[in-house]
Amino acid sequence: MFTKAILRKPCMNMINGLRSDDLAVPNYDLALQQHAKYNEALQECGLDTIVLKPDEDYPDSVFIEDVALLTPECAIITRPGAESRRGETRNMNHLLGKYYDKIYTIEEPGTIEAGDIMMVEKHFYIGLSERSNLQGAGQLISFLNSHGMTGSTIKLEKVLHLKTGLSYLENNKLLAAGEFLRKDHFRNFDIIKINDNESYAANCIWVNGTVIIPRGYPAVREKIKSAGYETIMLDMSEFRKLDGGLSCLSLRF
Ligand code: CIR
Repeated sequence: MFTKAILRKPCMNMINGLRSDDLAVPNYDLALQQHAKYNEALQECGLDTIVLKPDEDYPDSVFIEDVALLTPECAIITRPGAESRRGETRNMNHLLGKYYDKIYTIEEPGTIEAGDIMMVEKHFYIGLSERSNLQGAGQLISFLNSHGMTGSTIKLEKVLHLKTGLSYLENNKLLAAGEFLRKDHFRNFDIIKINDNESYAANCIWVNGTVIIPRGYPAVREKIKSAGYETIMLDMSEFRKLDGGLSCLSLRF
């Protein structure tokens, strides 16, 4: 169970955030509204939320998931692979010190963005991507090992981050899309398959028994409901324009 989440409000400069496809420029006011609803949804699931003020120096800073990994035993501050995002970790040490005794930091030449990390109980799957490298994964695994946890790596083919195409819904259930449907790593999970036309909805979040799903993906919602979960749907259009999904907007712990 999670009790808290850290979020960062979108900054006006988000319109200059990184994006792979020029879908459109995000609408800032709509992004603020969507972010407020996201915060409310986490609260509905029982979390106390800590909402940080916008950081105009970093257009992608709303995607706070990428800058830290919060485990039940320790926190790890990452080193984003995107240079424009590297400074987003500033002040994280101070903030996380309020909640954690043990805080580690990924050091050069390691890079990790925590969108590439999926926690399954005490094991952490780490995607090797354009943003997260082997050195970063090695450092992360040694921090995890020192607290009785484990990690393993998976080479990504197309997706930005591991959790762009995968979400763990507890109880051995795994939402998976695209390249992850072909990987051996996940064959012992109960896979809920996401079709290519709904692949954006492979990034959902399990919060204390409820699954939060992006609005507009009815087949995915039906599958998740049939698997026995309560669901909440949220509009994510403005974050999607920057390749961001539901998991990216918070650190849940
Ligand atoms: C980026 O390219 O870094 C941002 N525009 C999107 C980050 C999304 N984060 C995530 O999937 N964890």
